[in-house]
Amino acid sequence: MVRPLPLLALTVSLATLACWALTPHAQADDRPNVLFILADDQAPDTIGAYGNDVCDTPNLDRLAREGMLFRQAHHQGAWVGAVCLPSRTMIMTGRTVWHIPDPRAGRKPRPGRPPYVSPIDPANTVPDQPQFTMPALFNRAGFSTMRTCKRGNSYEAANALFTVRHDQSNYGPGSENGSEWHGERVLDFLKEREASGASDPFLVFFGFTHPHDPRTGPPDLVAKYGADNEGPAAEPDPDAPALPRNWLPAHPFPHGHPELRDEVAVQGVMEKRDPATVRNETGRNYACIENIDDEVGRVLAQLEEMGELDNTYIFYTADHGIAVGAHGLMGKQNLYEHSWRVPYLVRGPGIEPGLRSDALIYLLDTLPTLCELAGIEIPESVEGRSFAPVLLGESDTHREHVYGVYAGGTRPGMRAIKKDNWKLIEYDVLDGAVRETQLFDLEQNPYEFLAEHHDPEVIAVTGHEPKRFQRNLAGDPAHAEKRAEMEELLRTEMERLHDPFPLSPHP
Ligand SMILES: [Ca+2]
Repeated sequence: MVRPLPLLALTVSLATLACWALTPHAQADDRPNVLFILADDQAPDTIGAYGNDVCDTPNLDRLAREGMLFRQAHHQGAWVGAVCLPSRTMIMTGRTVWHIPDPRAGRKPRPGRPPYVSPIDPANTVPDQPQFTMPALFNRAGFSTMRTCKRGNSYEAANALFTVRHDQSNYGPGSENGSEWHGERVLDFLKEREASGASDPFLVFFGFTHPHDPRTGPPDLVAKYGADNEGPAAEPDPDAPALPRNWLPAHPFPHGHPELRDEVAVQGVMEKRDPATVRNETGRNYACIENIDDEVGRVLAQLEEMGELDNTYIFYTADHGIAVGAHGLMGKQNLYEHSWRVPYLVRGPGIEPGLRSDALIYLLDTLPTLCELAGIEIPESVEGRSFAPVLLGESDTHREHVYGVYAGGTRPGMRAIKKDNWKLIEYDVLDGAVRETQLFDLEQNPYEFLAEHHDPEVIAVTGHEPKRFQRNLAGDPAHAEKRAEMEELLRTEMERLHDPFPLSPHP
């Protein structure tokens, strides 16, 4: 479905006609540009506009002030430890998590290893249809397409289709090995367009390698946030950011992915969750995020100087969130809010400034949304739904509920469902040794406090005492009906999405 947009309708003015008649090769094209910015591993609450008053993000805050901020944006999950891979493939294809191509399927097994069995049923996917991915659709519509991003953990067949392409994994702090390098690539692209007088619209995929660990931020920013790239001192630096209020010294039960890199091998952290380590890592995280914000600011300034800012849809999001100490976890391989949700900001033509939306959206809704905003027909392979009506103030809601999965460790793994203010997470891991259920009223308990957060020893460390009712409600007879309703909804959604690993009945 392609809906004409009032501000973007192709208007053929007399001046345009005259120009076209005189110089047929320089036909004016008023279609909007797209700047899609993707951070790697960033939780929403690291941004000023989402309520963080420590991490300085003036340019992201500007996008929020001049555009729309989504409080309920989610990725749909992963069936592999590298959560990036399915998430980025969903962004490129607009397909759901069990319907995307698995790049590892059909690969020769490594010597001495059993053959890889893909969890994806080939009957449900479209492995050979890169022609329906983001760059292909925009190329065909006459946009100039450009991408800069980290290497790997994404859908290579799509990445290969950007006309201009740069890949470099920049986990460092400098101009050649950090976020600045990606910013420079975008500035080069825009300046070349400016110099050549290009008039076709563009799609820029502006990806960062940070704030993914190792969070080696620029030394001045790392120092600003009381952190040290070499690792924490024995005692927390007084200038380091506070612990997350839902910090725990350990997760209350095994999450089901033994030896998971993010939980045991992050540089400077390993298996430590003590306050000095977590606060140091939070400081490094903020340094990397402010560094990204600086680069976003440089690109915004360039668009402004070129007169393109107000005719460009700017999206800012991340492939998934991350725990960094919350719930005793470091990684993104869980379905708590810090890891399941992503930041999502959109500024552009027809979007009222300063709006906040609670519409439930997925990252996989991005591609159809971009298509609708750019006047491109949405291909049938796309399962996501455009939320352009929300952006343009025509609707307040988008989805009734959202589903999330982590099945990259022992399976079935974790599943979540969210509807209104209610959220259910189920764990079925380690051959049935762990079967746990969590039910949260997110309106009353947005940080998903558990019984362990009420431990006086934990409160003494975080300085935050949860309210009595802020806990997991799954075992509470008063909420048995709600739990049953959410369990039923989860199972229905698992079936609809062809989730191949049914959960066992939970105690
Ligand atoms: Ca990632």
